[in-house]
Amino acid sequence: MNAPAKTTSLAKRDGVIDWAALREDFPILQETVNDHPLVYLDNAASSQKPRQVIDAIRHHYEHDNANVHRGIHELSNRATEAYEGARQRVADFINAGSREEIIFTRGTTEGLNLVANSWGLENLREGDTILLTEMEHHSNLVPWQLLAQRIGARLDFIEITGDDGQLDLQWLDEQLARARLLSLTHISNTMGTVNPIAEICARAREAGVVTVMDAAQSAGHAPVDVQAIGCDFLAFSGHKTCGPTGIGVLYGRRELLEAMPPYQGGGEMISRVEFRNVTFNVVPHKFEAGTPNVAGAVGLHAALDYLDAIGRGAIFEHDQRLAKRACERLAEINGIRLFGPKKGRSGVVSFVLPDAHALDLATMADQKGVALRAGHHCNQPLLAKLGVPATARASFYFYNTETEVDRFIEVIHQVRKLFA
Ligand code: 7TS
Repeated sequence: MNAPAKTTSLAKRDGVIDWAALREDFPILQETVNDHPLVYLDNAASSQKPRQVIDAIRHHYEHDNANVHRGIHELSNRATEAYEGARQRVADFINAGSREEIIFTRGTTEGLNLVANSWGLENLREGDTILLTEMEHHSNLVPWQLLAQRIGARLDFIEITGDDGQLDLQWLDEQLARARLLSLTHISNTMGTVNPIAEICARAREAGVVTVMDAAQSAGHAPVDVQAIGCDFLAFSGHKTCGPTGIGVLYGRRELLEAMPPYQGGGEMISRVEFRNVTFNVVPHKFEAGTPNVAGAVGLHAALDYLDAIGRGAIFEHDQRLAKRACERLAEINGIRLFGPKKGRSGVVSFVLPDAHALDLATMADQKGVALRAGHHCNQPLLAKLGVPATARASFYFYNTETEVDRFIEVIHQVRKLFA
């Protein structure tokens, strides 16, 4: 059975992308919320899914569904082909050297836990230093805390410079000289900072420090090329890149993956099992115990096709254009605290109003159909450093429009009037 057509509603006028036309691909964007048209500005938490992804998953279950790598029957072969085809698609998406360097996970969180528990437990010892940054999501902090507590390793942090959310890199070489591993985010999910990841990884490599890149906020929003960046590991989530929930990716350099012990035991990850002995399968299967999320991989494949048809360079520029418009309008509010860099930021905008609590703002915005996020965004230590319990956050994606930015600003002014 042929897979469904994966064309987008991509249209260009004079070479310029008609962004509003792409909204046609997203059924959920037609929803009304509390009698208002939905304005979905919580893309840093999860993106919406185009029809092409929903159709691909449906097609898989209606025509190709079976377990993978096991059967000698037609459906199992189709499912295996689809699953391994998705692995190759992911390798191409981030320019990995080969498909063997791609491990399917449940998401970014599982990928980071895998590196901590496999590479970390095998290679780090008491007294070793794990270097992180102050802007890490809890998913890139807690796994390292657990590991450090278990083996007696130390944690060190690259600090941020203040509300502008830049990394203070003046001590980087000294910090790297003391560290064995550096794990950091490409883009901050709270401040929208885009870290100079290639430069940092190059300096880490010179110092012999292994690098882990959290690409949860970048893989679907900006060009990401693991060979150009030079990271050793990279993790991202399908659900933030127009794909389904429950599927994610861990990239690892092949020689590192081959030397690492398995993360979980079970089917698929073995080559031979006796009552008291086991030999493991080759990479990447060594790290994929149990029946994998085949439909998730199929959906992710369609999502990556969709994003690459648009182009991540263009998506990044669109995100930035909307964020700039939002920041300029927000900056007009007396007493507002806006977080993140003035220039070169992503489509994530966090702020604290002088007169309305972030949670009240998000609740009242929801009454008007505008989906924002309020809280600590799984960045509690960062917010403690900034001295705020919560921020309100708008995060944009390519299907958001200038009109939606203006609607978001209008709603903020309405809420402030109510509080005045
Ligand atoms: N790393 C970063 C930078 C993130 O932003 C997130 C999720 C994760 C890791 C974890 O991803 P998961 O798919 O494994 O859960 N960030 C957010 C957020 O900002 N709001 O909700 C989830």
